[in-house]
Amino acid sequence: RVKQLPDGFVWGGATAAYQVEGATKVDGKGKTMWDDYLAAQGRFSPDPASDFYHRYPEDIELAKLYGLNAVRVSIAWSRIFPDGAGEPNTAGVAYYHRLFADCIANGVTPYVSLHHFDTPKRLFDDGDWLNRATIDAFVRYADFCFGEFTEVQNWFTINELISLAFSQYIQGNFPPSHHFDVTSGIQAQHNELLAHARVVNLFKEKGYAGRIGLIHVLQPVYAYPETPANQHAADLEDAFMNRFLLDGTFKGEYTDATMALIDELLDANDAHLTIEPGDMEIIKAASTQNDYFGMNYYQPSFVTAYAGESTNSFNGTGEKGTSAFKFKGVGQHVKKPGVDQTDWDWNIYPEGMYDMLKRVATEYPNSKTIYITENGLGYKDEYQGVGQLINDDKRIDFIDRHVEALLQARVEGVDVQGYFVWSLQDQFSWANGYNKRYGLFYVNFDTQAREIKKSTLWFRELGRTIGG
Ligand code: BGP
Repeated sequence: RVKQLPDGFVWGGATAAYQVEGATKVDGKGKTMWDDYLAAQGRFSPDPASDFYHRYPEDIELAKLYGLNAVRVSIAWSRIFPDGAGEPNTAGVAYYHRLFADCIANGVTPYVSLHHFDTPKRLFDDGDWLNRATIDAFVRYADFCFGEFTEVQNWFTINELISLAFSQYIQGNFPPSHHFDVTSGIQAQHNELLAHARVVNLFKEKGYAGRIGLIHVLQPVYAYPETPANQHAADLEDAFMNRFLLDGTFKGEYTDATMALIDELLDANDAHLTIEPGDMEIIKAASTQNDYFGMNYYQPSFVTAYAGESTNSFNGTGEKGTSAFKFKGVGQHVKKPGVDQTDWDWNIYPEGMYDMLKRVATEYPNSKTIYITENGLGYKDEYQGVGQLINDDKRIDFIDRHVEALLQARVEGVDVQGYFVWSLQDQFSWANGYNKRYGLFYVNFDTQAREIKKSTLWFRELGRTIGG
């Protein structure tokens, strides 16, 4: 059965600056929230990652060769403003001009995020998104980029607002590693959304050319087993993981029904959210002005009600079965029989992508056009030697089933216009290091040589069906 991709379909690979560039200390780059944290942890280094800072011509060439027409990259804020603010660093600015020019020359359209989990260290030390000074600095940085990188036509403000807030303050696997600090977790979501909204409003007020939006990872939450109590648990987790930000982004308000769930969750954890006067007007103004929506999708959770104390363990090694998550007054994660999981305990469930596409299109029409901006399988690919094809049938099956879900949603009227596989090439994974590979291209991290996987060839074949 050969699928047919639609006319003009965007068929891309995704990256993030800190996960691919390496070169963390060159050309005047400032530190991010990660540098000292990773050094202290001593598990793995973000250098050289995939050495994209130097090898981007090779990777963009490969992208072109294997039929990709787009690539997602992010600008490292700390290359442009090493300290988060002040005077721009000309070497950093020049690097991104070279990268974008190379993409465009190869017919690989750049989709560019301004923030992908890499707050400059000084701003992080001062409270990151919990400090409103970070929002002001972000707006200035964004304004600079819009004025400077006029060759870019497709912008995203922030990647995965929830993952950052959740990993930093609930799950504790991103710096500053708080566990179940629910007040910070909800406040960071609100403040990031406010930052996004201010940037969108500025982009439109100043009449910059091109399109702007943001990226949410959507993680459907299903009750298992299906009982009323478990459904309520699922609704609570969904409110925290998806609905609060979707409401804010595309309705310009946190609806009463959403806030009833959020308040219940906050009360159960003695937590609170502060919304300052004027915030909701800014958020409201932005809600109709997004040009498109980037949806990342990896997995759902299956949830049972839970009343005990919060506790979690994060599987950052790929030892299957080592993760656990129990959120006081909300729910605990369970396995659903029949649903496969990866070595990192991520549920493999393409129906979740379909469900979320339908939900966004139905409940949040201001999302307009949707792109799947990340989807992929973390896998321990086995190196076969120089020039030898890597067998990743599991990844092909994963992508195939997710593209199928996307096309089904499209047939049913959802305006989804593209798919970016996570990731373009193997890269550095924030809390997992280098054995969790996602790439369309294999990277030998000893030599930085690129190799082809079976999925690379399969992806090219499917790309050939675009509009044909
Ligand atoms: C998303 C991020 C990416 C990427 C991906 C895979 O949340 O936007 O940066 O890392 O997930 O996650 P992980 O590397 O933890 O497997």
